[in-house]
Amino acid sequence: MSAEASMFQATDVVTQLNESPDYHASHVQELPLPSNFSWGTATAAYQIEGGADRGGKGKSIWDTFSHIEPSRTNGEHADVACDHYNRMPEDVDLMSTLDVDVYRFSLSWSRIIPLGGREDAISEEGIAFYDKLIDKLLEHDIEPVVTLYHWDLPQGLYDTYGGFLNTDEFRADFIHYARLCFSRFGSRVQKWVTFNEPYIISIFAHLNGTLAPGHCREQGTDTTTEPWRVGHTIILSHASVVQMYVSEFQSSQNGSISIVLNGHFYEPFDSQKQIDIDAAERRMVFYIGWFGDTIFLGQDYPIAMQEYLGVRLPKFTSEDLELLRQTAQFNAFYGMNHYSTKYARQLTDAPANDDWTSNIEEGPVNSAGVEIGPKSAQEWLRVAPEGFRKLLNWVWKRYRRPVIITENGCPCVGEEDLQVAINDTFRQRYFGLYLDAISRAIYEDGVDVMGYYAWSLMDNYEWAAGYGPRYGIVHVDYETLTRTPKGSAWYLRDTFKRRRVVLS
Ligand code: GBH
Repeated sequence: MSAEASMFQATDVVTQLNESPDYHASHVQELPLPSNFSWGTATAAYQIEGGADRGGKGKSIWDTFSHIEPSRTNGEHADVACDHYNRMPEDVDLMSTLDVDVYRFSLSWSRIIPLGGREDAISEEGIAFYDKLIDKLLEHDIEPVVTLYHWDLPQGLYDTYGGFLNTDEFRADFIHYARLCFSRFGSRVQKWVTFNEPYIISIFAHLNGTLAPGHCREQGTDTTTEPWRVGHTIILSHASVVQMYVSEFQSSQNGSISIVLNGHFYEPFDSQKQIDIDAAERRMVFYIGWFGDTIFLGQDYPIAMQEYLGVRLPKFTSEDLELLRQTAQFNAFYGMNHYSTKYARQLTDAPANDDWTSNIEEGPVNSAGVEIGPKSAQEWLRVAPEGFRKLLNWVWKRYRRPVIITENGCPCVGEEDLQVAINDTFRQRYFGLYLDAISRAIYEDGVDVMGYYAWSLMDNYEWAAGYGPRYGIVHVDYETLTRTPKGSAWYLRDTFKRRRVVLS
């Protein structure tokens, strides 16, 4: 441990966590973070707002999916969710109590343009909701970080042309929507995110079918090509919006813009086997490089993807490549959503014809039977802070862009019980360890990390898992809609007080 870090006394909560029998990983050390490091909380519109048909809001593909296919969303929808639409002032006050610097939220496109398209009417009532939210945040000195698209495509655009499957139509409508948002909110917003997690939109919504609109092999959609078309649409729409923001708004509004990419870190299933070592690296190239190389490096798709996917992968025209090349530098930060690490194993049998991994299997246990880390309330989410540190290094080395952790967190078992939620030591320890990993990445590895936004401000609608897993640092009672901060909310408030220092 570095000399600076020894200044940090273990607090009672940290001591308790380390003594807890639930844990067998390393200890929380509360290593230092830069004094200007910012912390915040994150949410997404469909997961918290409710008010599904209030203020003239149009339907999104999630309104449709959760009602027509309840078996795919744990039988639940988000018509009311946390009722943030009506309780927004209370929620901002709560964040203020927690001393957050930043609030990352998303705009519901169909609240602003009910049918979504560039010829469609806009809803002033919808715009007014976000105006009030932004003003209220600024009154409390909380910086709004705004995501334009967090998975809730206007149903109208899906009905008319299939949404992301029609690159030209989607791109034109997205540019129109983004321009409206910049012109209405941009004087008060300094950080914009175009898309949340393009990998998930492509693979989980257009191949595995777990997320809306639920395209998958069983439904007869073309899973060999659709996800790659969707990714193509996202990359080009993103680049066009960056170009438009820079040329029309940036000089007067002084903000910055980028995208949020998610991704696990991958370790080789058998660290003695070269094919597994290569598989772990290639898995990250297919997951993150797909969007990272095109957007942050302004290049064509990674060669490994072009070779493996062949004609399944759309081709960029020379104008497309020129746009990517010109806009790459304007992506001011790398928005990273990260939760966990997995093992990658190279398979040798022939893969399915819609394989998207280059024939790699991923899982939580390696060839020696060692688990990657303790389980959270979701099977895939294991506590693995070393992988996080390695991913920060991987991304920094490849893209050389300041990193913001735009989401990180976990659900604990049994948290519907308020007493369990308030005593969420598992989550507090997870946060503590992941923040230590950031400190090491900054001070020992030289990675530029600017901030950390916990997922999530409050328990909310966890997509296909409905109201099961609770990621909030604030507990929500879905019957009374009462909010109660969990131990981790106070832990984050206090740990950022203690950790942020000026190191000489
Ligand atoms: C984020 O997605 C979302 O941005 C946010 O809305 C969500 O609430 C939060 O995470 C918590 O889930 O096949 O092993 O990868 C994270 C993307 C997609 C990662 C589904 C986990 C399923 C298991 N997630 N995925 S796995």
